[in-house]
Amino acid sequence: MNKGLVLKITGGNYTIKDLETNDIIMAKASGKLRYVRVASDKIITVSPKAGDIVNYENNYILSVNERKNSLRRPDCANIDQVVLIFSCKEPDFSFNLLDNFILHIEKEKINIKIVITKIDLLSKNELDDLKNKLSYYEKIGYNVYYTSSKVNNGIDVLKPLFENKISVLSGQTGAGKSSLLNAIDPNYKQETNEISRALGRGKHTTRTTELLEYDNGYIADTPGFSSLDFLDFEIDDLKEGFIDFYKLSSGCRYSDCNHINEPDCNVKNNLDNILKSRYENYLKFYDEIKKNKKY
Ligand SMILES: Nc1nc2c(ncn2[C@@H]2O[C@H](COP(=O)(O)OP(=O)(O)O)[C@@H](O)[C@H]2O)c(=O)[nH]1
Ligand SMILES: [Mg+2]
Ligand SMILES: [Zn+2]
Repeated sequence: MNKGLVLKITGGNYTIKDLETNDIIMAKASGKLRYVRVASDKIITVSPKAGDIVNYENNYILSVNERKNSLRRPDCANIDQVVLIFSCKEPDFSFNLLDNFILHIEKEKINIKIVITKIDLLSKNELDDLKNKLSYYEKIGYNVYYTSSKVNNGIDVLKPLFENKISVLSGQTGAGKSSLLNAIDPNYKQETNEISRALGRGKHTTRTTELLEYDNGYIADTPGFSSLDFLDFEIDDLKEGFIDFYKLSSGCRYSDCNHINEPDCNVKNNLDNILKSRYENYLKFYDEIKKNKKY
C-alpha cells in the first residue's frame, strides 16, 4: 500500500502526490472507503479532501489517515495556517465578514494571517484609515499584510510565510486569491475572474480547492464564498473564538459571562480599547447562534 497527499479533486478524480516517490498519480476512491483513526478504534466513512493523507493501491484510495484538522469552507484538511484574503475594495472591505471568517477558523484552532489585497485601489487617506482600524487585529495577535498583485506591492514580504507549511488561501470570491498566487509565483497561471479577452465573454473562477507546491510546503487556492453560517456553533465557540474577549473574560465577575448585560463584565469595562465593529459583530453572531438553537 502507498501513501499519498491529496492535491486536488475534480469530479471524483483525485490527484495524489505519492509521499515516497513524489510521483503525481490520478486515483479514484474505493466504494468502501474508511477513515483510519490512529488514536482510537473508532472507524468512520469519510471522503478524502485536499490535504488528506491517503493510503492507495492500483490507483484506488482505500483509506484516509486521521486528520489534524479540517475545514468545510474551504474544503481542506491538515492545515497549518489559513491566510485570509480580503480586498480593501471591489468587493468592499467588511469587518463583519472578517470577524465571521476569523471565528470559523478559530473554532478549528488553526493559525490565521490576514492579507489585504488591491491596495492600489485606495487613496493614501483611505488606506491609512483602514490600517488604523486593522491595527486592532495586530494588537490581538493576527499579522496583517497589505498587498497589490496588480502593481506587485507587498508580495515579497509574504513569500517566507509559506515555507514548510500547508497554507490555505480563504476569502470572498473576487478578493484576489488566484491573482495573489500568480504574483507570488508567475509559473502558477491560476485562472482569475477577468473577462476572457480571447473569448470575449465568460468568467474564470476557481472551482475546486487545489494544493500548489511552494517552498517545501503547499498553498491551497480555493473557491470563494460570500458568507458562512453558524449552524454548528455553540455560544462557547463564539466566546472562545473571539480570542481578545476570551483573554479578558478571566476578569469578568461570572465565569460564564456572555459579555452582554452581566454586571462587572471585564469585556464591557474595556470597550474603550476594543474596535467598535468587533463588539457589534460579537453581538450579531451571538443573536444568530441563539436563534439557530431555537429550531
Ligand atoms: N486593482 C486590482 N485588481 C486586482 C488585484 N488583485 C486581483 N484583482 C482583480 O480582482 C478580480 C478577482 O481576482 P481573482 O484573483 O480571480 O480573485 P479570487 O476569486 O479571490 O481568486 C480580477 O479581475 C483581478 O484582476 C489587485 O491587486 N489590484
Ligand atoms: Mg480564484
Ligand atoms: Zn464578561
